[in-house]
Amino acid sequence: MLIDNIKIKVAGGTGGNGIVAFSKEMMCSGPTGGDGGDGGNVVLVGVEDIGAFKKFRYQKEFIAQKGQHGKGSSRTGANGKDLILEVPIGTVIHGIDKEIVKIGETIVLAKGGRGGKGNASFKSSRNVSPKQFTNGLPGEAKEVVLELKLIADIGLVGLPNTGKSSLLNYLTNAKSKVSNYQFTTLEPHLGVYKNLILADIPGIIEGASTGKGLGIKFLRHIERTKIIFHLISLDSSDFVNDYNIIRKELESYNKLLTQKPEYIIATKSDLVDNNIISKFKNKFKDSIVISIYDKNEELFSLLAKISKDKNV
Ligand SMILES: Nc1nc2c(ncn2[C@@H]2O[C@H](COP(=O)(O)OP(=O)(O)OP(=O)(O)O)[C@@H](O)[C@H]2O)c(=O)[nH]1
Ligand SMILES: [Mg+2]
Repeated sequence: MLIDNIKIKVAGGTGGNGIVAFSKEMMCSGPTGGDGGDGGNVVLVGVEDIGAFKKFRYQKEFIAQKGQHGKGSSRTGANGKDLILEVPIGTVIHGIDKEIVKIGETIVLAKGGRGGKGNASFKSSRNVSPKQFTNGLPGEAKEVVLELKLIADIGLVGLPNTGKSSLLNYLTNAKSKVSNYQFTTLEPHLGVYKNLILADIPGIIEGASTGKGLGIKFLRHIERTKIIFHLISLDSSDFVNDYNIIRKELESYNKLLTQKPEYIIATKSDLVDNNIISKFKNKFKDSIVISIYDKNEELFSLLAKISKDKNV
């Protein structure tokens, strides 16, 4: 199961304490207690793996390393190491209202506490042998909800069994499960074609917005998709109805989904004769007809255009 919503507790490491020490040399007896090191931060970093939330299933609390206490000879304790948590790109961090959108992008989720001051730091002309020191401060602690909203260039939507996963696998190295029955795909899959990220989401049926089938919870992954490929199978008995069902569900979920650029892709052309293809083309003028067993030149030139536009 793809985990796409998780609550975790994080805390930066506590800062090390400053210490009290004095030089043992006869001629120079000043304070030499060093400062404590700062505690480590908890840092999120974006990675490509959309399954990266998996590790949060069993461990939900993360505390970064403490700073070391100060040392003699005015040496500062070492800073605590940052605790790095990998999250998939497209992770929205509720609670601090930020998101990770690029691979390698980092966000400090909880800062480590500052180290305390050793007595050497309190030395002044009026107080040449201070005994003061301060303790390190606790790190920032918070609870956040991480939600994955995939960021894809192209989202494949359509009724179940229309060939969404087949198309993803055909175009990319993805291995989304394909089968001749409804709801083969139970969670989103991503694939990469040139510079484009494609998202295959589970099939949508009439009433999905009210919870039928797998419901519409996966539609959130289309919210941040730039372009929609709407797949309709040519072996359907009513294309227009198929089309309208999906549009209606997209609209009930979020009107913005229906305002995204949409390309209509008629699938499985190898299964039907030219009459049916013409009928489809009449209904959907700018549609693209494909078969995973064919050359699909039109599809590739569309992808080339989208890919070029992305680079501009
Ligand atoms: N003949 C033919 N069959 C196809 C084509 N594309 C997909 N299929 C078949 O259609 C069936 C459904 O394909 P999937 O890719 O699993 O469909 P899906 O839209 O991902 O289905 P769900 O995940 O259930 O929503 C499989 O048996 C595929 O082999 C095609 O171009 N030609
Ligand atoms: Mg599928």
